[in-house]
Amino acid sequence: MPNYENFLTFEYWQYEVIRHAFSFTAAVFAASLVYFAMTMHEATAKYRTTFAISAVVMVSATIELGLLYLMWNSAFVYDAATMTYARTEGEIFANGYRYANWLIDVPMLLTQFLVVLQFTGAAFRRRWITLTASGAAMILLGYVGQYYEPQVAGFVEGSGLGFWIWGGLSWLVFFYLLYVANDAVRAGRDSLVPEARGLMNGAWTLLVVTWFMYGFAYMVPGVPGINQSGDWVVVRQLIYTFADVTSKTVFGLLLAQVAIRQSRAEQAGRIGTGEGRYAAAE
Ligand code: RET
Repeated sequence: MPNYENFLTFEYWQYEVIRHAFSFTAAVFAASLVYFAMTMHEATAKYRTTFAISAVVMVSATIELGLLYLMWNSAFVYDAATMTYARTEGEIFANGYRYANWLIDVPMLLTQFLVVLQFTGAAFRRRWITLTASGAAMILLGYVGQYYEPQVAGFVEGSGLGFWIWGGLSWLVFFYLLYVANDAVRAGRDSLVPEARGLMNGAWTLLVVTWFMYGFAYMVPGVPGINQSGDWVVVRQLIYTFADVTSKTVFGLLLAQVAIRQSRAEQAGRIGTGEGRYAAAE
C-alpha cells in the first residue's frame, strides 16, 4: 500500500514547502560531509572514527533525501486552473526510503555513541550488539506498519490495525533501546574529561528528544481529524526534517567536539592514551 500522502491533493504552498524541505535536508548533509571530512584532522587517530561514521551517515542521508526529492517531484503534477498538485497517474511517493536510510544511520549513530563514550573490547561488543539489533528491529517493525497508512487514515477499506500493532511493537523496542543507551551513557561518561562531559550529556539529551520525534511523526496518519489534512503532511515532513538535521548533523558535531576535547587533553598529557578503563576492567 502506498503512503497516505498519495491520496491527497496539495495546495501549491504545501507542495513547495515539502519539496524545499527535501532539498534543504539533502544539501545540509552534503555540506556536512565536507565539514566532517575537513575537520577530522583536529582529533587524534584514536578519535577519528566518529568523524568517519558521521561521513558515512551524511552520504547515506544525502542519497536517500535526494531520492525523496526526485520522487516527490515526479509523483505529483501541477494543475494551473486550481493551483494545486495532484498525483501523477502511474506514479507514487514512498516515504519508505526514510526507513532504508534509518536502517543504515541508526546503527551508525549508536556505534558512534559507544565509540565516543570510549567503550572498547568485550564491553563495546556486548552493548553494540544489543543496540544495533534493537535499532534495526525498531526500524523494520515501523517499516512494516507504515504500509497500513492508507487504511488507518481512512483512504482505503480496512481497520488499519496493522499500523498500530507493528508501530506499537516498534515503540516497545524503542523504549528498550533507550534503556540500554542510558545505561551506556551512565557507565561511559565518567571516562571523559570534565570539559567534554557536558557536551556528551547534551548529545544524549538531543538523541532522546529527536528520536521521539520520529515516533510521533509515524503516528500522524493514525490520528483522526488530522489524518486527511495536507497541512499535517507538511507538519509531518517538517518534523522529519528537523529531527534528521539535529539527530545526524548536530549530534555528529557534538560528538566531534567531545573527540577534539579528549584529543587535546591527551596531547597535553592530562590523561593517558590507553585503551580506556573498560577494556582494562574486562
Ligand atoms: C518508528 C516507528 C514507530 C515507532 C518508533 C519509530 C522510531 C524511529 C526512530 C528513528 C530514528 C531515526 C534516526 C535517523 C537518523 O539518521 C520506526 C518511526 C519509535 C527513533 C535517528
